[in-house]
Amino acid sequence: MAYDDNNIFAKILRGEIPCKKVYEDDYALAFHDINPQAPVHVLVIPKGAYVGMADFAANAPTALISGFMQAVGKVAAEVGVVEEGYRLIANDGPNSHQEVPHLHFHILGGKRVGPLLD
Ligand code: D5M
Repeated sequence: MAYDDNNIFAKILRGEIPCKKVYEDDYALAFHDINPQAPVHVLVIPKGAYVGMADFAANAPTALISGFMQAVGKVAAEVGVVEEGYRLIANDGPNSHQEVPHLHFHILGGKRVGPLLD
């Protein structure tokens, strides 16, 4: 799928629409999900135009890939979910019900979540 520059996370990255920011560095931005599914529900997105993980792995510079992954871990620690545990998921493509076509990881914590699939 081609990257759509007008997706909502692209607009957030450009500062065109606001977000409740949790963390930002050169590689990633993290913000609270607008429709939280758990007491902690934060999204982490890479600073680049990548739809999903295959696109990211194939086309992103190594520094961005490693920086993004480090940011995900930092955010989990900052929002205080590491000790009790959390779920880290990325919906990727139509079968997963990905709604926003910009790669994002969900950090879900603050409660014991159910089984992974449905
Ligand atoms: O999930 C996309 C997620 O993005 C979904 O949980 C809602 C969230 N979302 C959508 N718009 C916004 C804004 N403007 N701010 C914060 N969160 C938002 P997925 O199904 O994985 O694509």
